[in-house]
Amino acid sequence: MNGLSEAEIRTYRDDGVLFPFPVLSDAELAAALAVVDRIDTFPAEQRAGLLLARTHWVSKTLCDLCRNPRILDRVEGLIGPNILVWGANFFLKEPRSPAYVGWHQDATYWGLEPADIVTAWVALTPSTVESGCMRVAPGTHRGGIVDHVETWQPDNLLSRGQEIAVEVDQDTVVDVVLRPGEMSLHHVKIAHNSEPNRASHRRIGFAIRYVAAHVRQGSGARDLAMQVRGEDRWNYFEHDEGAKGEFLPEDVARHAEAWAAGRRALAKQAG
Ligand SMILES: O=C(O)CCC(=O)C(=O)O
Repeated sequence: MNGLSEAEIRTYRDDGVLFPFPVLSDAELAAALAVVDRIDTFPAEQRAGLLLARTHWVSKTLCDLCRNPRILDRVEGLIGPNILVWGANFFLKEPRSPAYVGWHQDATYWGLEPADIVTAWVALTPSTVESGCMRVAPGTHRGGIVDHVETWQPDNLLSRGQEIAVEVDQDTVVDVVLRPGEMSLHHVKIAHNSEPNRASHRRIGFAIRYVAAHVRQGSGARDLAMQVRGEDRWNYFEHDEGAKGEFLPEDVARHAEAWAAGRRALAKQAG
């Protein structure tokens, strides 16, 4: 078991973030990077979708990564033994590029309740202050969801370019610096952001959204999730098995369809 200590669990309850934990072997890291190389071969719009949403639908390597016991044992300490993956995607910033992530709380648009939801953010390349690592405001997960504005700013990697409408207290901010193969864990309500990549290498993270099986989608829509540990006697989510291979044509087609539908829905909201 690679579980968390009582002290680490207390820190997470207080701060809403824990790091760093080494979780990937060199071979696992190389396999995940090879998935990114493969995604790079797709046309731009499809590539963007494959990076940014439900990437585990197309790659068994990534499904295996979501099931990595060094990750799950720690996640279990935070949300209990019955665990589903609701989403998984890359956050990739090219070298010396303007891409950034505005201050936000993940829970704002996800519609999921209660907040027994944690993200494992796994670094595939050095995630440093220079390369635009994630930054968090510890303790903000204990308050409510604050107002967000939708900027639709194209360099903001979030779907609506959403940003928290009030100033985040910069004195409290912590840089989540990670080496390749290390992960951080963050609470669904913690305020976090990241700055542009000023380094000469790509900054790549794989973010896995773990939800406890008793979490439900409040928007009314039936939602999908992949069970990775324990049991699901709540049955709030339609079970999704994830990819059975690497970029199987039927998986890529299903992904493209879901991405296009999501883009259409967003375009309507953007007016
Ligand atoms: O990778 C980043 O810079 C931001 C990641 C993020 O917002 C998230 O994982 O929730």
